Amino acid sequence: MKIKTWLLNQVDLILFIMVIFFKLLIFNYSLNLVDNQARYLMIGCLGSALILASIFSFGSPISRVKGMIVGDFIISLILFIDVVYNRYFYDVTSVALIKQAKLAAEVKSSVTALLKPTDLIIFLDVIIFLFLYIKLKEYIKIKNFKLSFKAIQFISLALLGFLLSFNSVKALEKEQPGITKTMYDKKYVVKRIGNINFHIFDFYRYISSNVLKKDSLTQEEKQNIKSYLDEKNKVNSPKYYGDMKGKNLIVVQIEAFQGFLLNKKINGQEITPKLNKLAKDSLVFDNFFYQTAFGGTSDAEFIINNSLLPIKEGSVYYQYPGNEYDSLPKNMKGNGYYTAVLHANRPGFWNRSNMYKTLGFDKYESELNFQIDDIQGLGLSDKSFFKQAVEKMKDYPKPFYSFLITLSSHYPYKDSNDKLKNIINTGEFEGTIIGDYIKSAKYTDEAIGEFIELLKQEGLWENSVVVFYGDHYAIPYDQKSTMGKLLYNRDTISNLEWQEAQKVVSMIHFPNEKIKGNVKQVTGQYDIYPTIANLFGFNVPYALGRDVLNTERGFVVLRNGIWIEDDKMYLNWVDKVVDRKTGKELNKEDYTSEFEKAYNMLKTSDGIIENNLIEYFNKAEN
Ligand code: GP9
Ligand code: MN
Repeated sequence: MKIKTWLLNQVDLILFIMVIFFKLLIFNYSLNLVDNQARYLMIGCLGSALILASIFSFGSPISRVKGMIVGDFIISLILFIDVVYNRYFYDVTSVALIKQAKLAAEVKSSVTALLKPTDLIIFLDVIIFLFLYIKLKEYIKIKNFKLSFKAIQFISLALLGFLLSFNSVKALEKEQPGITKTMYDKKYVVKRIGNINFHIFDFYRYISSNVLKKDSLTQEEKQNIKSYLDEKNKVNSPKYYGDMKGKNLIVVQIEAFQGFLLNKKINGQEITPKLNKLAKDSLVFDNFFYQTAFGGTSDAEFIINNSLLPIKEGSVYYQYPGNEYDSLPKNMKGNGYYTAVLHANRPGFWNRSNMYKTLGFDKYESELNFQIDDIQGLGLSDKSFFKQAVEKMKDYPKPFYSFLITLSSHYPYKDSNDKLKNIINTGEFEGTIIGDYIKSAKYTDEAIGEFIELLKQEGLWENSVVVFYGDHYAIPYDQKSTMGKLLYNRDTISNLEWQEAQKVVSMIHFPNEKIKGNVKQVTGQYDIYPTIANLFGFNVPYALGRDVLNTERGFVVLRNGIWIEDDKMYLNWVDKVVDRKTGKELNKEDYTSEFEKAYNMLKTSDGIIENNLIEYFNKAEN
């Protein structure tokens, strides 16, 4: 057959390959997932386009055109979901998240607020092709090839596609060994091998670890984890051990409370005057980073109460509520405390009712236990929540550990009943996401002020250690230029500055202000539990964090592979180690031990959670 006839008969297939290829590339460009190694990305995208085309190359002329339109639609849908998801979570989706789609749909107002009409452009070509197909279908005169020819065509397309994709995967693995297995940086994977290859890979990983059964650890690997933890958590007559025994413990997780709020003035007014005042009498963590991943609020809750890290995809709360944990509430209970968790949302959200039982809380006060008498944002206002919480806490058996989770400062920071309109004038930021956020943060700060007053009135303040910290970021990456304006008065923000802005507020107030001052070392959410445990007089053998009051230097690892030390950090998305003071790039090769440390922490945390190792270790001990 002549090349020309062959080509003419393959116009649809060639068009399909080109459309998918360019679509994938445009996706990467729009999410800023392209760097000087773009050739691997191109190879990967072409590879996946060829693999997809091979599937349709088998059909009869009409059915293959139909199939390709459907195929284009499915690919577009995946890209669409990734674009929207990325806007909030700053990441791409993964199969394991399907289980959580129901949860995501529950935060409807934030989902709809994330959609932009321009997102529909992603489907433009599908609509055009569909239109052309309906109008022109009688004219489709593609030759129906012989089966043997189709088979050859299928095999060559699939083979070539596979080879190209494999090549990009290989290059990625060479550059970041283990990444396709741990998926610690999914966007980096997309950057190197393209979106579709990533999803195929992700699907394969999910099936192989969840359906074809996970590769459970060998006895030796389990022992290695145990030895690593024993070595890491051995204690040597620490300071402050048991000093807070008998005091109540009140931990307040504040929704999306970023660190830059503290002591920041806008238009001459403080955003968080109450917390600023409290900070003067508290132990304040100046360099405290959130470590949450896909589980958002639930990850923060998990890290604080277990000193472990979030899982690779999805949320621990949803996927591992059946495990045994050596949690903060369990240990407090073991020390004679009454334990309660308070959050005025539906009990099924984030699988909380299951997980709170597992973590060992005596009581879960959900929305069903509160009067929903005042709304702000997603639900009960923080002011009403705190008021009712103090009412409940004053009747709890003493001593108690209560864990409170706020809600009012949740994205998209909308005003309910003009509560926020005149709360603070944000000047040039009025009407922007950041402006709305500042207003809602000011509201939560006021609520915290009232909360402290109420605790004082009830005589709880001086008998309690009170911890405040933010759960995760508030401002998505697509707002980075406004963030630059807010923090540095310019429209740009460097990579380092952006990562430095990913701190959250964190402080502990002690009875009689026994311990106060500023912790300058880098700290993370996983350091809270070991620090508290020491103060209340018990050990945490499975913690990944450290007791901040008894160690000198910090090390914080994030789920995406970023690690932060007191003087330097690794920025995964630009693949650079930088000096935190000067911003200067350092030689990556000089920090292999830091990379190893970060990798070991993630591996240990995953090992424990995926294999329910705490139960295993506890059984082995008894
Ligand atoms: C829901 C609230 C929000 O109860 O905790 O969770 P988030 O969307 O921030 O993960
Ligand atoms: Mn949250």
